[in-house]
This record gives sequence, structure tokens and C-alpha cells, in this order.
Amino acid sequence: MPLSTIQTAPRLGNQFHDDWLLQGWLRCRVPDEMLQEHISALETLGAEAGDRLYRMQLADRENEPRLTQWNAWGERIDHIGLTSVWQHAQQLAAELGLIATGYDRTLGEHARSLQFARAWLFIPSTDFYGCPLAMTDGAARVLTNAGNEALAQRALPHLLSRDPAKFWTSGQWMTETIGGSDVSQTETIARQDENGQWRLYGRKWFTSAATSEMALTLARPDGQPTGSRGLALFYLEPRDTQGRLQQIEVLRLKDKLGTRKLPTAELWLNGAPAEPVAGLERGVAQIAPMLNITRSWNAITACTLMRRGLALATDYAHRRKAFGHTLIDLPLHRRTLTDLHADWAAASAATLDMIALLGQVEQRDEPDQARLLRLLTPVIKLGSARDAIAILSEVLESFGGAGYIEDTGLPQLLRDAQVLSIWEGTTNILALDLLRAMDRVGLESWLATQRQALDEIRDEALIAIVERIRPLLQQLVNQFELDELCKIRNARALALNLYRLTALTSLTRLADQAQRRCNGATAVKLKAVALHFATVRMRLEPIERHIVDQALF
Ligand code: UCC
Repeated sequence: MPLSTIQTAPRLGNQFHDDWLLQGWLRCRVPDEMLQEHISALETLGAEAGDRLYRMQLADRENEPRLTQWNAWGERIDHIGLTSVWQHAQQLAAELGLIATGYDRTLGEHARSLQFARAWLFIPSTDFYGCPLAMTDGAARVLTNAGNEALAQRALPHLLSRDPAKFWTSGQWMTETIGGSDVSQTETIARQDENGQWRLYGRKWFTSAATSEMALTLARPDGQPTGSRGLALFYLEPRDTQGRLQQIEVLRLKDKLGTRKLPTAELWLNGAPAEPVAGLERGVAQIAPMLNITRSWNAITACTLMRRGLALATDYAHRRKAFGHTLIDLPLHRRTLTDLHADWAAASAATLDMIALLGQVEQRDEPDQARLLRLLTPVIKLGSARDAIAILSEVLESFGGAGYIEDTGLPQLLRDAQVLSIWEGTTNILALDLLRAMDRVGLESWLATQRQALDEIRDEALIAIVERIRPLLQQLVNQFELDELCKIRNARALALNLYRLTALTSLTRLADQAQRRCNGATAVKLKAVALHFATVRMRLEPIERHIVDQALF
């Protein structure tokens, strides 16, 4: 019997050429000459991402990392076998300089922008290999700043290497059974043995990428007080020169909803040798720079997963026919895709601007910018994560039933995105982090930056948006005027409002600059999403001023 209809699978083109937002942003933020030197690498990676890597991902869809705890002769080996995409990604990450580029001093304040442009194309193509890279980047930042010369000399040449044979990734072992949020309760103990070697004892409940060559972790040295001040930050290399784990057992790999290619493990530390990174206290404060870097990667990952979903949904909308039309010509479907693109563009403009700011802060000693970055990092992490989950859910729906079928590869996008609002700080933890940061840095730098960005807008249609935004900025500042309890109860709403306004300004500014600096198609698309976001999608969360839920719990 002849088949009636066969649906055409969505296809990906060159993921750099097709990405008008990334291209527009790079042209507006990175000097032409410098960008020119990186374009061909981005084009090559874009071509790989849309073709070979995508095919590899689909072919590897059912593979997962495997833990083999014992060899045939009864020896404990705890070997973790990686999927083929991951094995390839390990090599590619080094060759592309995905960490090294961010620390390349010749690129000045643009090092981070050029690093994350590569990461932008790499992350959605490598089944969450971005996770170990995020932690590696965070570890490189901590070791660059910590003032421990011996450790820096030992690890940095590996973390920053472009040679796959030399390149190391780093773990970030923080979460224990008491939870991933209240890290100050860490139960792992550090003790010196008779030779003065520090050794760690405890259970790390959730360690992503347990195959890394080094890790940074928290432990409480014997005799130190409770709370985060009594914790120390430790460096360790899990394996000896023969590749055997050093007093560490891999208890199991975690059975997760998504990110299943990522070997997240539960570890038992039974005297693992380790070294303090910088003294025996203030461990949480010492690991905080790592958290801020991994949160930046989290936000970039959110944007790139959204972009992957939208690329597939848009391509499909141009192929699939229903009700006598291709989907893209059905007005409601078209509007839905426009909404999703506008939300993604706003999230992406804000996230990429945060990355540019990170590059500036790392290069220049400007306290105002550092304060702004401290404020924006949790906010953009939490907002982009929530957008990713919402958008990828809509992406699946835009495929109809096909979006719910595993071997299309689509459901994995949503399952993977769900982690983004959980790890590296849940929405609530980050909203509270914003309040803590506010106490120290205030909103002045943010307000000044937003106003300056809006003052620079020249395009007439975009100026109309600016008139809408201006009063909202002060309105948001006023929203923070609450008593302590109300402020805590409203922390999510305040953080989301700060996120959306920051995103609106970033997108409007980018769209305006693109009118002068980018080619016609890029400029037109950026302006379209900026207008749509401002007029249709922008919304502020209401603030609860009177508590009325006393009877509920
Ligand atoms: O490990 C994990 C798995 C890795 C997965 C990697 C994925 C990468 C994704 C990339 C995408 C592909 S997940 C575990 C993640 N865990 C977290 O993110 C922790 C979440 N909890 C928090 O963030 C909490 O707010 C804590 C742990 C920071 C709260 O700790 P404390 O000790 O109660 O909080 P304090 O007292 O506020 O902070 C202690 C010190 C203070 O400095 P001092 O001592 O000078 O007063 C804070 O100012 O740390 C400082 N501090 C910070 N500084 C705290 N947070 C920050 C920050 N974000 N930036 C700068």
C-alpha cells in the first residue's frame, strides 16, 4: 500500500550564517579587524554544527555514558565510558580554544566575546559538553586569581591548552546530600595525614563530568567553625599518573531527566589527596568566581538551546504543509514563531552583553562595571533559564505530535533545558543572591548604564520604544522599596523585572546599532524582533504588597 504522506525532517543550515543575532552582535561589539580574523573559524564551526555534528548527535541519540565499577578480575576500576559525541567534543574543544580564547590577552576586552561566539555554536552541537567547559573556565578564573603560584603553574597550562593531548577539564564538586543550595552546610571533612598531606572524607552527591582531570571542591578542615567561613576551597586531581582513582569511589551515575550524555556522578571521597587553594577559610567566597563563570555559561547555554530549537522549528515551518498552506504562511503559527524569536533575541542580547561586560571587567579595573556584572550575572542566569524552558516547550508544540517523539531528537531539547533553572543556583536562590548583591552594590550602575544605552538610540521607530522604557526603569528601582519580608517574597518578581528590562534595553540598542553597522537582512530582523518584544512581549511581574496567603500552608 503506498504511503500517503511522508513528513520532511527539519534541517539545519550553517549555524553561523543563519544566526543573524550572533552575527549582528559581533559586528556591533567587536572591532572589524579583530572579528575578521575569527570569521572563518566561526563559519567552519557553523557549517559543522549544522551538518556533521548534528548528524552525529542524532546517530548517538540513544548512547549514554557507562560506569564500569569492577574489571573481570575483581579490581575496582570505576571507569566511565563516554559517548562518541563527547569523545569528539573533548578534542574539538581544545582545538577551538574554547577556554584558551577567553584568556588570550592579545584579544583585550574582546577575549570573552570571541570565546563565547565559538561556544555559542559548539554548545548545542555537543550534547552538553559545555558543562565541563563551564567548570573548566570557572576553575581557570579561580586559579588565575587565587595567588597560589604552584597550583596556577601546575593546572593553568592544561586548562588553557589548545592541544587535545594536553588539555584538561575541571570538575566543580559542590553539591552534597544536604543539597545544592545551602553549600555552607558542606559535610566533607579535610584532615592532614602524618606527612602533612591534606585528605578529604565525604560524599559528593552530584558531581558533573566526573571524568575531569582536576576538580575544585569545598571541605571543612578539622576544627574549623560551622558555616561557609569555616570551609576551605581545595584543588585535587582525582586520578594518579596511571589513571587510577586516588581514594575516590564512583558510587553511581545519576539517573537524570535530561543532560543524559553528561556523566554526573555520586562520589565517595575516602582520603582523597587535595591541596588548599588559598588558606583554610572562606571557601564559598573563594569558589564564587567559579560560580559566576559557570552561571554565565549557563545563560549562554540557555540561549543556544533556544536558538537550536527555533532553527529547527523555523525550518520545519517552511516545509510542512497543513490546511492548504506551509505552516509559516498560517498567520497564527507565524505569530507564535515571532513571539518565540523575540523572547530569544531579548534573552540573547542581554546574555551576550553580559559576556562583553565580563570581558571588560577582567581587563580593566572599573569598579562600577564590576558591580554591574555582580548584579546582572544571577539575574541573566535565572531569566534566560526560564525563557529556555518556556521556549523549548513551545518549540516542541510547534511540531505537533512529532515534537513529542523521541527519535526526532526534539524532546531532548526540553529535557536538557529543564536543568538550566536548577543547577548553578535555582531561580529562588539566584533571586536571593540578587538581593544580597543589591545590598552591596545598589542599582545606580545599572540605572546609569540603561539610561546611557537608551540615550544613544537614533532610529526613529526604536526611539518610540525608548519612550516606553524610560519610565519603567525608575518604576523598577521603586519596586525595590519594600520592607525586608516583602522584598524576599517578591525577589523572583524583582529579578525577572530587572532581567526583562535589561534585555529590552540590550535588544533595542543592538537593533539600533545594527541599522548602521550590519547588512540589510540582519538589521531588518533585529529591528523586527526589538519592536515585537517591546510592543507585545515585554511585561513586568506584579509586586505583592500585602500578604494574603497566611491560611494556605
Ligand atoms: O556543582 C554543581 C554541578 C556543576 C554543574 C556545572 C554546570 C555548569 C552549567 C553550564 C551550562 C552548560 S551545581 C552546584 C551549584 N551550586 C550553586 O550554584 C550554589 C547555590 N547556592 C548559592 O549560590 C548560595 O547563595 C551560596 C552557596 C553562595 C550561599 O552560601 P552562604 O555561605 O550562605 O552565603 P554568603 O554568606 O552570602 O556568601 C559567602 C561569601 C560572601 O563573601 P564574604 O565572606 O566576603 O562576605 C559572599 O559575598 O561568598 C560571597 N558570595 C559571592 N561573591 C556568595 N555568592 C557570590 C557570588 N555569586 N559572587 C561573588
